[in-house]
This record gives sequence, C-alpha cells and structure tokens, in this order.
Amino acid sequence: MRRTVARALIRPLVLAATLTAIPLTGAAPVAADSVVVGGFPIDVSQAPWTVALSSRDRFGGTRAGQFCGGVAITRTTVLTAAHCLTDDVLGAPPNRVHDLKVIAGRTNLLADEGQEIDVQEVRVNPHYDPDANTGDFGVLTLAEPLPRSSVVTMAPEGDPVYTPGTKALVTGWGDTSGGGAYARHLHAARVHVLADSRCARAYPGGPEGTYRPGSMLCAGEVEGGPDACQGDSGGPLVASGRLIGLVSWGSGCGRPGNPGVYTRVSDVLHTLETAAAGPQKAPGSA
Ligand code: 4AZ
Repeated sequence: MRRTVARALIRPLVLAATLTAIPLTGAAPVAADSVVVGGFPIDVSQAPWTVALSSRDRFGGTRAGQFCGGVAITRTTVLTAAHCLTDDVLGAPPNRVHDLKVIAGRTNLLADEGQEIDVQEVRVNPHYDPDANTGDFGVLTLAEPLPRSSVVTMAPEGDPVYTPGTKALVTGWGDTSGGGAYARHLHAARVHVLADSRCARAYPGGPEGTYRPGSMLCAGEVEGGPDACQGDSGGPLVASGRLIGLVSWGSGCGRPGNPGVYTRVSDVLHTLETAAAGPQKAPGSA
C-alpha cells in the first residue's frame, strides 16, 4: 500500500507500542521507502509552539506516549490533525482516552523538562472527511496555560507566506527514516511551499489520494529528501514565524514527486471564524 494516510500510518505505531513483547515478523513494513527523511535535530526553544500529543495508556511509555504532533495557537488552545483524534488511531473516542495530554517545552520526550498538560476538551472539525482527508484538524483545550512565548500566529488567507517558493520549517518527533525509526528528540526539516499543481499531479485521485487545494497545502522538495513522516501528523509547518500548515498526509516520506500534504491553516481560520459567528440566517428569513 502506497498511500500513507492516517490509518495506514499510525496503526503500526499503535501496534508497536502495545504489543512490544510480540515479534511483528508477519507485519508489513511501515514504508518500503529507502529514502532518508532529511531533517536535523533541534531544540524545542527554536520552535516552542511545537507540542507532542501523548497517551501512555494507549501508546506505552517508551516515548512518553507520543503519537502525534500539535501546535499552540493560544496559551490554552492546541491545533492538531483530526485524523490523530479518530478511533482508528486512538482505539477509542478521544473523550474516553483519560490520560490524553499535551507535552510542551520538551526537546527529548524522555527528559523531565517542560510541561505535561491535561487536555480538557477535544473538538474535531465537524467538516473533517476521513475518506477525502479534507478539513484535517481538531482543537484541544488545555487545562492550564502554556507560556506566552509558545504561541504562534496563524497566517491568514492572502498572506504572502502561502506563495510557492516560500521557505518553511516542519517539526516533530515522527519517523526519521521512513522505516519506523520514531524519534525521541525533536527534529525539523526545511521544505518549500510548492505550487498546488505539484500535489495535484502527485495525488490526482485513486489509491494515491486526492489533493484538494482549498483545504490542503503542498510542501516539500521537488527532488525529494526533507519531509514530514509518520508520527509528525498534526504538527506545525511555519514560515516567517507564521503557521501555514499542519502535517496531514502524503505517499511515503521524502520521495521525489510525492510532496507532503498539509492542512491549509487559512482554511482552518475560516472554519473557526464561521463557527464562532454561529449559524447564519438565510436572507429573507424571519
Ligand atoms: C503521517 O502519518 C504522515 N510524507 C505525515 C506526512 C507524510 C506522511 C505521513 C508526508 O503522520
């Protein structure tokens, strides 16, 4: 299977975490790619908005329960991918995962630094379509505030940082090899915003998935190399200090011709603003 969306991607991580004593000899490799996902280790102080989503109950303690990434958009609000919050990934609805936490300010998952904060409320984008992978975001409300310095601004529609060619940084604790080597140390990869036509060509539909420019953003390197990978989902893509994407899906990791697909943050903003405004009355209605 080549299309690496939520179910295919996160499931092996769940198995690896919960069945550590059972050899997975019969299991297919997470990804057949031999491509190295060309990132580099960084300190969380360089990207302090990057948080880890954790449940030790669900994913075991060897990597502090990390299973997805997230990003702080206010002191008590974290965005992540909707697909990180599905039964398929969690093995239960998110409100039944009682030790769901956000880990902030920690570079090495097994270190003591930073904070572990309980998630008080989980809201999945009501327009999320798990089959099309459109609208792939959810909103977590934290029980305690993060430091002000952890918050990143969301880039609004029309911001020039969405222009193809813009340099951006993606951060996370996901697979660093394309073969299931989940990091303990935070990593980053430098990528460029790519034209929608690149992802439209790579993901025209069928088994590879369909790229939808309205709610998705295309980023990577045309020649392959640096890319997000399994376990980075929900984490931030930031350009000029502004959030433009959340790691969402792609085919493999770092493959030439298969860029990373991100949730488009201007579309997240639009959805959140529309929801905040409440239901609109139809023109002419009482
Ligand atoms: C994932 O499952 C994932 N190379 C994220 C990004 C990409 C593939 C998989 C794109 O978290």
